[in-house]
Amino acid sequence: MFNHQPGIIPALDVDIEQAKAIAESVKDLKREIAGLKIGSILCWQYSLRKVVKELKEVCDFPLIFDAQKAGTDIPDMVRKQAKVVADAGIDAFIAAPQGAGSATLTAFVDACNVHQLLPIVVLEMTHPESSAFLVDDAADRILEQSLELDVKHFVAPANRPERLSAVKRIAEERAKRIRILSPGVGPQGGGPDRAVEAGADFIIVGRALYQAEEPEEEVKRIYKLISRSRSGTILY
Ligand code: BMP
Repeated sequence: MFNHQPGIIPALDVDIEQAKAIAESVKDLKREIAGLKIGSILCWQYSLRKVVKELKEVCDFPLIFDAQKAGTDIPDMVRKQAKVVADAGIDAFIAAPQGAGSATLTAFVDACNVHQLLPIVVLEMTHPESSAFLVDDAADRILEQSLELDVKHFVAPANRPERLSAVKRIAEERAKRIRILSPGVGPQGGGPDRAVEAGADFIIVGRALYQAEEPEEEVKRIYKLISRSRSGTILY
């Protein structure tokens, strides 16, 4: 689904007019932009269907739905959510199964496969104390199970580059090729170039982009940084 890497994924945590304006301004940056991330702020206000429809009128990037956070309920609900998300026209769906356990993770991946959604799994989050209620090896356990389920796309923190390298290493040890989507740059402290050097394939950028005077220029600036970082490292 994502043709080039490294790439940038704008997180559209804004209103629909601003989301469309950003999509419009970056729609020709096919090399730089890997997809657009739609979240709760848009879909709670306008409905997922409407947001997808309006963005698809502006651009043809893959649309990733991050319910901030889905995949946290009983398996049966997660299956229903995947159908609703697919019916709305979404291409890839992010789950954060940290609080829900392995049956929910399995149901999420299975339902995504049934509905032709690309499953993306959050391994660990970017903010301080994000793991306070979790067992120490939660991220590794989620990774192990996801690899068994043949998940290939993960969310892991750009502001903890050592974790990105560790995740890539574990996958490589199991002969699995994975791609990492990394939030946590800009206001959350991570550097996009450092994250890509450490193993990120796509950088998720919210505020640094939508608060910029010219989002398109900001995309180009970040892309210049990350494409330089990637040279010399393995491309999948
Ligand atoms: P910002 O670049 O403004 O910090 O936004 C980051 C985006 O990535 C938000 O949409 C947020 O929900 C998401 N995100 C995150 O910040 N940390 C995570 O661990 C997982 C996320 O999906």
